[in-house]
Amino acid sequence: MLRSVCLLLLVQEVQGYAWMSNIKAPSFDGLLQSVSGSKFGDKKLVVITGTSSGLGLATTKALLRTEKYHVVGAVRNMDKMKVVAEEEGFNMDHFTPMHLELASFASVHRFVEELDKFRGDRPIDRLACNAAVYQPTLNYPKWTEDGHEQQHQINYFSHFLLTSKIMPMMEGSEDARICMLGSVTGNDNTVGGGGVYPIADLKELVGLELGCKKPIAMMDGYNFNGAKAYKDTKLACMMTCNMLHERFHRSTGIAFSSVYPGCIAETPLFREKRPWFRQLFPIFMKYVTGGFVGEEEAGQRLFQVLHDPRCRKSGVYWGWNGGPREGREDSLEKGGQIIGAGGAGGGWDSLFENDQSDKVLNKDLMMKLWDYTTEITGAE
Ligand code: NDP
Ligand code: PMR
Repeated sequence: MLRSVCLLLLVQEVQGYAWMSNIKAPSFDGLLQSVSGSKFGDKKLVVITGTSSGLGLATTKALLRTEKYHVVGAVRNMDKMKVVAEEEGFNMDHFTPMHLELASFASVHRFVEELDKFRGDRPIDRLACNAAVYQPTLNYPKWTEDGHEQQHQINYFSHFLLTSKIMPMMEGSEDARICMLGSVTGNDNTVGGGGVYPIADLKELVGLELGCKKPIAMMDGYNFNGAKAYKDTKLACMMTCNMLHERFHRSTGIAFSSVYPGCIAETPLFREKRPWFRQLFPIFMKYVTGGFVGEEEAGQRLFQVLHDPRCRKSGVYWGWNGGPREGREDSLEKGGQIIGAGGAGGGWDSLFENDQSDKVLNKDLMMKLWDYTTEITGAE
């Protein structure tokens, strides 16, 4: 408090002097930086994986608009990120792209080292594990340099390792949050998750127990299925958030949550689907299931989880009740809107604590998942 008052007086003093002598006064941020020695001023430090497109990009835009955050964008393609940042007009004083290839554990370690140097003595305040790939059309698995099926390592294993490395860097933050992207397709208690094959299911985790390494592609140990591999990784991310909450929330104060942002049917996530699917999918989601949400709105949702004081609550799977704010009952009667599908509209107040399926909440499996993944990734 005393420090802030002194700083304020100092700023006023310098600004007053600058006015008298016709010199351009340094901004409050600039002064704060030179006085406190921190390049982040009073901004919170956020790490998001996959900020070069889709949800990660839209969330970054929303965070930067507030001027309250410094975002580290962890990306596999730095050139692409720089072009995107320029196109979007990012203020590069508040956005730092950093290389992270999630298909490589060595890259995760390098990223963590660079991040640690970059932050200095400042704690990390937020981590959003957002990056992912979806490979539904392959009839054979693609492997990473570490010998794991790509979707498993990129979407799940590497985020598990990254989280374990970043958690200690959150010490000292007054409001630390870690959020992982789950999905309705990893949570089989709804039509979108339990009614559309293949269904996410880790079974007894036989594949994971054996290391989930070439030639074993799937955590359940069964044959490779690209769409199921993706859904299994979303299920695993959601279970991991619950485990993190149980083990570490009390001792660290970090809030752990997973999120279903709605069906963002127009992002590059569906790049491997056939062109006809990519054209029809958003229409189907808009007019049949009501689950569609645009990139900007989805970005505001993840932003809300990182920003809204209500989302300091830990152990939650966040969702949004989409649909028009007024006349919802009307549209339900007409059968036009499926409430709870997570579609567009509804605003901030439509945030709710979503139900998690029995599979997501299965404690025995959660323990196994934790132990086997720890061994595979070398996380501590
Ligand atoms: P996008 O494909 O638009 O974004 C994915 C991001 O991940 C991109 O920035 C991509 O980088 C990055 N990425 C991919 N592979 C790697 C890698 N090996 N290393 C580092 N970064 C990588 O998809 P969305 O925005 O739709 O998806 C974001 C998250 O939301 C995902 O976790 C997804 O599962 C989840 N989600 C999406 C839904 C949807 O309907 N779209 C629904 C529910 C959840 P690059 O730009 O270089 O390709
Ligand atoms: Mg699905 C309320 C129903 C609902 C919701 C919310 C989704 C979300 N989906 C629903 C229903 C249906 N979908 C139905 C009835 C069908 C059969 C026609 C269907 C099909 C379908 C396909 C083929 N849906 C899909 C696909 C994909 O390839 C997407 C996928 O599974 O990616 C992993 C997908 C999705 N549906 C959703 C959401 C959110 C997706 C994207 C999934 C994700 O990223 O998790």
